[in-house]
Amino acid sequence: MQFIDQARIAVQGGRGGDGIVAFRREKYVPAGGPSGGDGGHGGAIWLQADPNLQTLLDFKYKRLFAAPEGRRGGPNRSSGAGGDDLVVRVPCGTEVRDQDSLALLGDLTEPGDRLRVAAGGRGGLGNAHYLSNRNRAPEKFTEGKDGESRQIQLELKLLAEVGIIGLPNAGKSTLISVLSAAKPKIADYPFTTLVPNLGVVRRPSGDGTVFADIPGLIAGAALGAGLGHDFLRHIERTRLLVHLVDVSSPDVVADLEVVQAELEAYGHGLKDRPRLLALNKIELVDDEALDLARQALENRWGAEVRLISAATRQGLDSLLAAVWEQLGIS
Ligand SMILES: Nc1nc2c(ncn2[C@@H]2O[C@H](COP(=O)(O)OP(=O)(O)OP(=O)(O)O)[C@@H](O)[C@H]2O)c(=O)[nH]1
Ligand SMILES: [Mg+2]
Repeated sequence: MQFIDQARIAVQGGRGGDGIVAFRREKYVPAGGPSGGDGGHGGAIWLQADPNLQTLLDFKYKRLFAAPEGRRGGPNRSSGAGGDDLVVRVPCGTEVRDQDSLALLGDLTEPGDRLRVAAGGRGGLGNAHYLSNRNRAPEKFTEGKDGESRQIQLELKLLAEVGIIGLPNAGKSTLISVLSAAKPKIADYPFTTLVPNLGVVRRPSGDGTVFADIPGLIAGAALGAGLGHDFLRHIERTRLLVHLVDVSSPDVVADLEVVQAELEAYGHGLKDRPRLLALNKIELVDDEALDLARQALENRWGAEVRLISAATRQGLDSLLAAVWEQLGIS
């Protein structure tokens, strides 16, 4: 499913270096002419699309980008060094707007696409520029100009790669809340979640993958019962499902089957989507009950059933490891 990731950042081009006032002092040249050099340009700020980034997560932490200043001019008409441009990497598909006018400044879609978001300031002029017949020894110079400074808004339409599914109350929202910075409503009644919650979960590499927690599915969801149908549509484009079953339920196999039947009825290949099955709330039952539930579920499911507690965080590392493995991410 798609959602919008947004970030606001401030960008500031470097100030230009000042021009200077200097005069030539050379042997055998009694009155040397003006020789003050120009200041260097300030660095500009560019955004560049980078296919290795998937989210705007990094901009939650760093929000101000300033390019280096140009250097002052030197004697002997030497110009000051320009400030280096600063290149800020953004994910492919990032739209860039001016925050005040909301005007679209650019859309960075292809890897390597670049957009200048703040120009560096021009360097000032040294006094060598002001030599004239009337003034053989000008003292005039100009200061460097400030770089362009503005607030911009980045917007990325993201695709959730992982969908969390299960019956109402299985703990889906709790899971996304402990894995990501998402703060969904969590409560001990069915259909707490009315619209999908999205959270960005950090991968081992540091970048993020988007998880979606959808409202609970109940029997008939595919036909429109409860809230599920609308949201099954949203998980159609995920690459992996994490299916939670509440271990404290009276019949975990029946719980699995209800959701299974809804995925089958919905079609669109959802039932064949790679899926990790996990028993949640394992800290609520003793070892024996846990073993029974797991056995029963594995017999029906035919593959490994993972044991987790979103509340105590038990088993979450290994669940995530399995997620990364399934997605081919390390
Ligand atoms: N003891 C225990 N309680 C849990 C655990 N995970 C979730 N819960 C509780 O289970 C209840 C339901 O949790 P939610 O995260 O809202 O469940 P949900 O699957 O998102 O529910 P819906 O949005 O209604 O579909 C809440 O009271 C949670 O605190 C767990 O690992 N252990
Ligand atoms: Mg919920």
